[in-house]
Amino acid sequence: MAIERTFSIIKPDATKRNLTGAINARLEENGLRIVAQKRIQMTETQAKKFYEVHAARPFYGELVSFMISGPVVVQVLEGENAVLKNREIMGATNPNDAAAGTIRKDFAESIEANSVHGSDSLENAAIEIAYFFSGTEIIG
Ligand code: IDP
Ligand code: MG
Repeated sequence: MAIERTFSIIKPDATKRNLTGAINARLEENGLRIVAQKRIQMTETQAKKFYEVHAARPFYGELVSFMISGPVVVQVLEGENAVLKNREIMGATNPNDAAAGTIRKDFAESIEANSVHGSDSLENAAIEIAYFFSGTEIIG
């Protein structure tokens, strides 16, 4: 296993309910290190580009509106196998399908307002990290 970096977002449904600390505790308890973090208001342009891969899906417009409906916390997480490990800590996209003890099982409101984003591959992690952070903002 290798030390990897992955990109994470604490979504507006979670920041609204003051869950940033609770979610960060789950990440840290499971061995991931938060090596960069900032609270931002995403613009519509940013959100559209970030979720461009889903542009053809019927929920794309609503997803973009949701992601700009309040502040988000963007993060870089570092650790052994970080990409897959974060996906495990997050749980399935639909909280109804998420395993017990996962962030989405415990905190998500719906399949859309599901509290967190996590990169799905090492390649996408690098792209997503570079989209929100400069190299000097990441302190390993
Ligand atoms: P992921 O976040 O688990 O990787 P994706 O399939 O990449 O899931 O979808 C991106 C985001 O789009 C989800 O996290 C969720 O917020 C939203 N989403 C996915 N599927 C649906 C849906 O069927 N209805 C509404 N929103 C959805
Ligand atoms: Mg995804």
